[in-house]
Amino acid sequence: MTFASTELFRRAQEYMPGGVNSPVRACLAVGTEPLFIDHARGSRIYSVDGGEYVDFVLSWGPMLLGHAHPAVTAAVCEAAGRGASFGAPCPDELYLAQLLVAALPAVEMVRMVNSGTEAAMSALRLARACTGRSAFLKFTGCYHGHADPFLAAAGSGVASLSLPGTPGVPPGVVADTLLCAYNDLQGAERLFAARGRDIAAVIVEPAAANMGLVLPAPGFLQGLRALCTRNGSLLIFDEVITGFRVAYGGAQTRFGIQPDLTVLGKIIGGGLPVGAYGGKAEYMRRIAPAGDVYQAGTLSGNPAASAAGRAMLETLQGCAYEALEQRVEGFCRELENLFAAKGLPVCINRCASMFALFFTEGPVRDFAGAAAADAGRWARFYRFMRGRGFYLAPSAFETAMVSFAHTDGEFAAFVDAARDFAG
Ligand code: KE4
Repeated sequence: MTFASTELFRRAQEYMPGGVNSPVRACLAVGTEPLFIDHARGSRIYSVDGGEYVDFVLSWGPMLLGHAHPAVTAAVCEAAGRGASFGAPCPDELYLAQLLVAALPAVEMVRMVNSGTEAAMSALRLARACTGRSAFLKFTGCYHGHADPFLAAAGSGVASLSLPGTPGVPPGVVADTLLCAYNDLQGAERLFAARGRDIAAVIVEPAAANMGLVLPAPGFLQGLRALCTRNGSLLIFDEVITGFRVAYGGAQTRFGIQPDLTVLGKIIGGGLPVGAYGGKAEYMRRIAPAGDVYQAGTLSGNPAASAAGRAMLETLQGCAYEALEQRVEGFCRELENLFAAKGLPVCINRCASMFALFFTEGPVRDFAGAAAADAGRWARFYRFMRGRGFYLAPSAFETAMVSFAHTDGEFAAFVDAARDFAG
């Protein structure tokens, strides 16, 4: 017997905080309850209630090939049949590491972990060890996972639920977290002028996708690169979302900027739990057991997850990124035109195969701009579109993801439904 989402959610709340295993999924920011998903295939996701939806969440980014891609599914099944986990080196983790190093110009060595959070916290620990410094700079509205040092003015679920950023995190832990508005290069320069010699790293989403989508202004990333070089700090690109999405070689290829360390996740695991951090060998060799910076993980380099990531990246090598980007650009332009024709202020930021729709005149260049958008209208839009068979992120501080499986017909149907929403 299958239960409806509402019954499952009622029960789930008795066993898991908020009935979910990650806050933003609870749909609190959009005034409804979450769907429980039975299965997914290609661009579509199917609820236990029999609902069918065109999926623009894609598990928050990983499913760039679409759900249940045959190559990835076959790789996972084959690997699992040989044993789910060994706690010992296996060929696929090496092959995945080789694919990452081959694809990412700033990555000479890589360490596999199990989530983006673990990757970001480890990269920060490494940067602090390599520089002997403690302070680091992050940007308001950027999200680098839930490790203590990053929960100051974070994006994603922290922003969606208007949570005070750091309950349970001792003030001393975030005392070294310096904050600046995204795209505020002068603000970053002032922080470096005041504390340059204390700053171990700057960590940045090279396209910020956790406050909706906010793109780097011309010169912003280049400016951060120069600031870090000048002050002996490490530049960390958090490419958990942009990695293999904005280009096969990530944002560091798209924007032509080499960070010192790169944080990865999502796509590189093909939907299974994987994260990674990497960078110049001179830094990575500080990681135990090669060096003295400790970091470990029971399931790191897991054979099934590594096989999924390997199949994902090998398949992506044959995909037409440019063509998908052009299709998404056309889709976003049609949305802009329809809302303009209805006199509804909307700003749509897009980059490659992801976009964010803000109910505000715009432009949206930082978290303040994103927060000024009409979140109530977003919640109504979310509920309306879900009713019309489109599965969006349940928050105005997330980014819509498109896969190679999405069709032009699905884009057109989305535009039609959005036009009906606009009235
Ligand atoms: P995970 O620990 O969730 O694997 O990765 C953390 C992370 C790090 N860096 C960036 C740029 C990220 O976007 C994320 C996680 N992304 C959010 C959605 N935008 C995860 C969704 C959730 O928390 O449920």
